[in-house]
Amino acid sequence: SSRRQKWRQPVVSALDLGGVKIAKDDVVRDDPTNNVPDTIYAKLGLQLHRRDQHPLGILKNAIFDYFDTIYANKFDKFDNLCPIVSVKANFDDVLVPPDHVSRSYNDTYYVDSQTVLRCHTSAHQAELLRKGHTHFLVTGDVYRRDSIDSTHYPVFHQMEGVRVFSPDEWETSGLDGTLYAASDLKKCLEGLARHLFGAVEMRWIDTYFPFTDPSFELEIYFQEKWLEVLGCGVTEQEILRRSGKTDNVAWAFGLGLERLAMVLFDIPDIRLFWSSDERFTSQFVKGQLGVKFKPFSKFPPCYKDMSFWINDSFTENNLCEIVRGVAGDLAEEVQLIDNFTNKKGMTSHCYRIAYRSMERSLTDEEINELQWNVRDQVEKKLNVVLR
Ligand code: FA5
Ligand code: MG
Repeated sequence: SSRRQKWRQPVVSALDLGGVKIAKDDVVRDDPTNNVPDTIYAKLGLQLHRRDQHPLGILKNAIFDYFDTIYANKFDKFDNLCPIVSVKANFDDVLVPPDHVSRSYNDTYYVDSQTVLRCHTSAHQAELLRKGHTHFLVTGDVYRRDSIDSTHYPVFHQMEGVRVFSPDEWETSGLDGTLYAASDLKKCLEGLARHLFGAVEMRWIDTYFPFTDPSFELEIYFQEKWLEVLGCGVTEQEILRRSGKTDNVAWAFGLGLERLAMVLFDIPDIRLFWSSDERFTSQFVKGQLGVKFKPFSKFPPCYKDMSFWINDSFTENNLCEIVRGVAGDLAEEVQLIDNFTNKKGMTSHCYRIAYRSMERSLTDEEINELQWNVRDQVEKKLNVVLR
């Protein structure tokens, strides 16, 4: 059918870029194990991080410069690995437990039950370690079902870094391997932040990842808030053991490139990275880190509220998927503003949707039309009762 043609096309071109072959009929739109909407398929293969004039490409190259300088070109770089990966690579190989939420259809885009759009560049760690790489950077587009606001987008870009140490590297220091790697990792990333930003306010937060221990997040102060820009830690020994590196210790990190680029170039909203408006694209120059983005239009957002009785299967990510499906990049934020349970045990949610274009003013009619479509689809697809 024509419906099938429409979505399949971008998948095929993405496969040309990435090298992984998926037989044509492996992916069927009506397959209940596939939850990838057309709008997401359409982003496959765009590879914003490989455009030297795009803020993400400029940032990537600046990070490469830092690593080449302090590690004398020792890091191998990959920025063209296929974003369609196995469940094994995305989750099992980095020790994500079978019941971890990130595996759910609510959080991850599944192409079929064994294949996902990678939700992080960590999906490539194990394979590259098995191939014998000990210092590497992997940059790529990653995909997540997620909330809607100025710092979250369902497609974004990460850079993974991994460094493996051999025993002689830490033994001479008198520290144990884990402490040595953790302190080297923090020094490396603080140095990177200084290289990119000069003086900037930052802080380390202890956290949890299945693939590292200890694990940390780095936050940077931006637009009057702490913004999480990366996760990192000392690689779980089991991951190294499985790639035959029993005597080694390693660190790994995953940077959110949009978040760093927002701070670096003063970009206020993550949707702008996808803009082809010349008033955006023409502001950035290959190799130039010093550019500050000048907003070219400031239209006020328009807010619409919507209340409904939820059911057991309701999730905010499903709601956001509908809003994005209807409004695309005109949806700026979806926020829960009221939540109560009545005496009968029914729970009501009120969501506020902010509509705004980065490029032009929207008419009342246009916004009302979007909101009516959202209401209609929310009622039909989420089986909730509008109030
Ligand atoms: C990870 O993805 C880990 N794989 C990072 C890692 C790698 C940890 C190696 C340890 C070792 P997390 O889910 O926190 O972690 O995402 C990493 C970064 O991606 C975040 O800090 C944030 O900067 C960015 N990020 C996450 N979700 C989004 C989103 N929806 N939109 C834009 N950026 C996002
Ligand atoms: Mg995180």
